[in-house]
Amino acid sequence: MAANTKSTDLFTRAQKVIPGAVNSPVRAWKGVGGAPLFVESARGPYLFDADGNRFIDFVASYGPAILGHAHPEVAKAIAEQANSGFGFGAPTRLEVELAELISSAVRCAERVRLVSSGTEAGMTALRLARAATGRPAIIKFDGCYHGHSDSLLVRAGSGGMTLAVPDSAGVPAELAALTMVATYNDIESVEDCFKANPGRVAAVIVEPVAANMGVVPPSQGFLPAVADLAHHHGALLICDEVITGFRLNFGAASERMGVQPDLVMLGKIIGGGMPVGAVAGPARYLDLLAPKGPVYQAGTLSGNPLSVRAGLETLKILQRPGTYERLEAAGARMEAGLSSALANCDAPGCVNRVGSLLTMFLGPAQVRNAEEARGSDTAKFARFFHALIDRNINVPPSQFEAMFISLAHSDDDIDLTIAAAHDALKQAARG
Ligand code: KE4
Repeated sequence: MAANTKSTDLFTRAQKVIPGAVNSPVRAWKGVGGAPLFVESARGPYLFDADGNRFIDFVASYGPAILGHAHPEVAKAIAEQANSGFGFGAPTRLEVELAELISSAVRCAERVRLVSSGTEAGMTALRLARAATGRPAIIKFDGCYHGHSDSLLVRAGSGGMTLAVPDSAGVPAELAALTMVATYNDIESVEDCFKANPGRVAAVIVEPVAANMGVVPPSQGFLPAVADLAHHHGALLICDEVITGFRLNFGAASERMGVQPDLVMLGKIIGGGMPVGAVAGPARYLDLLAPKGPVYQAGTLSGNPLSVRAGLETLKILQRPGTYERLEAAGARMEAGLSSALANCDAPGCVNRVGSLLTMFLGPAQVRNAEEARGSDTAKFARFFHALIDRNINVPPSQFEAMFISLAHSDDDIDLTIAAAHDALKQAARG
C-alpha cells in the first residue's frame, strides 16, 4: 500500500468536528489501532482511499453492498429517481412496490413498515412486542447486536464488543434491568431467563445467524427451540434479519431454518446501500402501529424514494438465477482458503461461515457464543488486519465483525485475498 497522507490529514481534521473522527464507532479502527483510512470511492469489489490506494473490500458497507459497490443499474436507478425528487412527506407507489416485494419473499410479512435504519427497526419491533403482549421484559443474546436503542444496548455485539463496552453509559439501570441476556446456542440459558421472569417477557430477539460477535451459526435445532420456548411462555419471537435478510437467500434466513418469526427486522440490502430499515410481520401485530393502531412510530425519511428505488433495483437483481449459488460458492472458496492458511501457518483459530458471511477467529478452535469469541487473540488480529491493509485487502477492523462477500468478488479476488491472508498470518505471528 502506498502512502496514506491524505487519510491521515483527514483524520486530524475530522477529530476537530466529529466525535472520534467518525460517524459510527467501528469505523475508527479502535479495535485494531492506527488511524482509519478515509474512502474516496468504491466500485465492484474495490474501495479507493483518499490517497488513491485500491483495496479488495470485504466490509461492503457492513452488508448492503451485496452486488458490489456502485452497481451501475442501481446507480442509474438512484440518479433517475433523484431527478424525480428526493422525498415528499407523502406516500409513493415505490413504497408499495417494495413492501409487496418483501411481503412476497418473507412469509410472515403480511405487513411491512419501512424506517431509516436497523436501529429504528429494532426499536419498533420491541415497542410492538411490548404493546401486543402487555409485558415489559426482553430477552436478547450476549454478543448479538440489534442497533443502539437503549433496551438493546445490553451485552451488545459489534462496536459494543469491539470497544469492550457492551453496556452503554446513558442507559438507565431501570431500563437495562428489563433486558435479560442469554447465551447464543444455549437453550437452557433462555429457559433460565423465562423462569426468572415468569409472565413478564414480551419477546426474545435473536440474529438467525449471529454476525456481531463475528459470525456464529446457530447450532442444529437452536432457533426452533428458541421459538418454541418463546411461544410456550407467551412471548413473541423477533428475528433480526438486518444482516441476514436477503443475504443468505431471497427472503428471511430464519424462515429457511424452519422458524416462523412473529416479527422480522430488515435493513441494509433492502435499501441497496441507502438508509433503510423495516419491521414486518402479521397484520395482527403490525396493524398496532399508528395511524391504524395505538403504537406510535414515525420517520421523516421513512420509505424515502431514493432508498426504496435503490432497494427495489437491488432485490430485482438478486432475484436473477444463480445469485445465491454464486454467493455460496464464493463463500465456500474463501472459507476453504482461509482454513488452509490457518493450517499452513500453524495458526490457532477457526473460520465460521454461513453463505457469503464469514469470520476467521484467531485463537479459539471453535466459536459457538460470545464468551468463546472473546477468547480470540485480538492483539494478533490487529496485526493481521494491518498486514492485510499493507497488502491492499480491507476487512472489518474488528475480530467481532463479519466479512461480507459480494457478487462482484471474482475467484481471482478471493484467491488473491487468501494468498495475502497467508502472508499476513505469518507476519502477525511474528508479533
Ligand atoms: P443500523 O442502525 O446500523 O442501520 O442497524 C443496526 C443493526 C441491527 N441489527 C443487526 C443484526 C446489525 O448488524 C445492525 C448493524 N450492523 C453493524 C455492523 N455489525 C453496522 C456497522 C456500524 O455500526 O457502523
